Amino acid sequence: MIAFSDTVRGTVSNNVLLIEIDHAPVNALSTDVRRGLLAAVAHGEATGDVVAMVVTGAGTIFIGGADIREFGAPPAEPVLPTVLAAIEDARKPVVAAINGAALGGGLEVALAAHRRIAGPAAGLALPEVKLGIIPGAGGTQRLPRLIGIPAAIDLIATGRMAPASEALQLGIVDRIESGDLRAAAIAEARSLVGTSLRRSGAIDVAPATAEAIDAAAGKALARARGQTAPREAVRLVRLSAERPFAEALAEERRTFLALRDSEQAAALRHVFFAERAAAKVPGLDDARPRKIETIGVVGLGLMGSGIVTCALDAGYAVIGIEPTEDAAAKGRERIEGLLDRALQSGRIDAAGKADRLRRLTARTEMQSLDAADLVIEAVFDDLAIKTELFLRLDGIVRPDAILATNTSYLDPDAIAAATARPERVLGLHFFSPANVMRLLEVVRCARTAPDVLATGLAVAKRLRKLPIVCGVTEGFIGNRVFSAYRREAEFLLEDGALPQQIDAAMEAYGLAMGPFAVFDLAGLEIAWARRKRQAATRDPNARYVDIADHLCETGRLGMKAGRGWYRYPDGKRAVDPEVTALIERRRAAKGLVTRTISDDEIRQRLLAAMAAEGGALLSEGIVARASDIDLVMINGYGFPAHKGGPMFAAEQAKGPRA
Ligand code: T1G
Repeated sequence: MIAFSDTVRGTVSNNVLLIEIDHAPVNALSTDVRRGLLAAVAHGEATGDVVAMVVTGAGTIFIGGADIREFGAPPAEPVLPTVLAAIEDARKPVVAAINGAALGGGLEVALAAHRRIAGPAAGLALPEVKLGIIPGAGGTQRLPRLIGIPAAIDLIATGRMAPASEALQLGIVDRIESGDLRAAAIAEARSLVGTSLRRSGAIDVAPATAEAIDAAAGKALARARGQTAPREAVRLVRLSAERPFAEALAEERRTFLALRDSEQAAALRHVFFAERAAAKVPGLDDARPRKIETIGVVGLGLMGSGIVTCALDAGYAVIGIEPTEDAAAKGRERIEGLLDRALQSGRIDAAGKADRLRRLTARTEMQSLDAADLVIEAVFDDLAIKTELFLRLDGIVRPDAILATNTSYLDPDAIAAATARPERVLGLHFFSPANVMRLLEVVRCARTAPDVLATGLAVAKRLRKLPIVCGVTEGFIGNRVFSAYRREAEFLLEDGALPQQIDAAMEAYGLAMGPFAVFDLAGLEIAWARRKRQAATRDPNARYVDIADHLCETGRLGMKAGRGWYRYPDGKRAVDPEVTALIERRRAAKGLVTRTISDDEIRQRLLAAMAAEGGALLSEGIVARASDIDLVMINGYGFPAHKGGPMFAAEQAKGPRA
């Protein structure tokens, strides 16, 4: 065994040098890995009894890409393009044995090799755009040469993963080996000795029609609003057909280095590490999750049916409960409808649908929940209804079963207090539609036991959700920050701005929809009812904007009602002069003097309001870290990930630290 560096070693088998990268946890291409790889290839080329080489990864990952932690500093030598040129230009055959995820620079290593063999579980992607960058070591030039421009645009501009089977069909990999991958790769490498090696960079780009290229670009960029990297990825892949390989490679590298230091890349790196950090919950080190196989869901309405569907997707057995046969049947229909949509989109097949329905029972007998390991309630958001329900559940489910509430605004401690075992109660706050939205606020109640919280997190992970732990406060993280956002937006109305100006300013910032458009989409009645509930206890000295109340009193309850802050002729959002007049009347009624407000002021005030509320959540200990708040607003409220979230944006706005 030869150690080429601390993380790269080689063994010779049958005159083939097997180069193994072993850099836990994901075999990222750190400086030491790059040095080791370059030394290994040089050794292979120079050693007489070595006739070929194989590159592979230790463990279950091939290479997880460049080492993102190194992005804060200028790239150290040897840079990846140098290593890949050595592989591609090698006189002796180099085969990539792709034993697992080949991501970013990891896939670029494989693309520089002369042949690629993948294990059946391998996944291949150039996800750089998700980090606000583009492939910086040949991905935008070698991939189109292997699979054509439209397919390369699809993969690079979206960053999506291609499973091994698709990678074979596209022509990224040459073969899938379900047996001994290393042995197969060594045999493959030997078979290439003395043959003319297929060097990706030397392959001509297959001609493609402008229509096909434009269609692929249009589709990939449709969901990349305000993001620079996907657009640059498309430009560079197009360039592969317009410029010689070396020239386009240099342009790719120049673009990569420029994007690497961009604000969007800094924001998306923040989000990447924020997601990893969110999984680390203080005080749970020794807590072991309980075994959950059967989940009960009480209430099969919009939220309940979504929760059931993602539980079925995750392989759980599910017992759905409604008080009447008719409601249970409707609930089952709703779930079948969601599964049919998944079938139509190709996300599941007919067998998958049948298997899910086999694991579902929709019933009226609450007693059947005695078989559940976890029960999640999704009934109407009313305290009396929920506490009465938990009292009943407490008497039905096993002592070790867990009870979870999906409440958005009620106090889960009050709900838990209705039971004899409040330590087994937590909040699992899903976002609508629950089978689509990734965000899940996992609420730690005052008495929630550590292993109950650990179980909530484990279930969330199995549901493929992004769990964010928070303490008990009205609206938890998301709705509390959103309420501050709403409050400031309404202050801006009184100060002189109009809904359409405020929305346009925030949409220009990168939100898919401005606040007032979102209020209309969600419906104005829930917030109105809460304001009325709070009227008696509201601080009379606190600034209160009554425009929304007056709007609701005129029946303007939002898009569903055909009018709210906007009117919706043919379903399209349109400015409503009556709303402008109402706003002016309310200002006049309060004797307010308005002024012209700039879009910058709108953005600055709304971002500051969210960050201030986030700061309060941190100081109250409701949330463990600022980046958790960013993840909630990005994954639950449409805050653009390429801005990093309101807390990150506020930090950036403070300018470079001394
Ligand atoms: N660099 C540094 N650290 C990384 C890393 C990376 N590329 N990938 C993961 N980690 C850390 C992560 O922070 C965590 O650390 C631990 O590894 C486990 O990760 C030139 C420039 C590979 C699918 O975008 O998608 O190549 O929290 O919890 O769920 O063109 O990690 O334990 O301290 O996510 O098993 C492109 C990013 C880079 C892939 C594994 N590559 N990684 O998922 O574990 S840009 C990526 C992932 C590039 C080139 C360009 C996933 C994974 P800690 P984890 P996992």
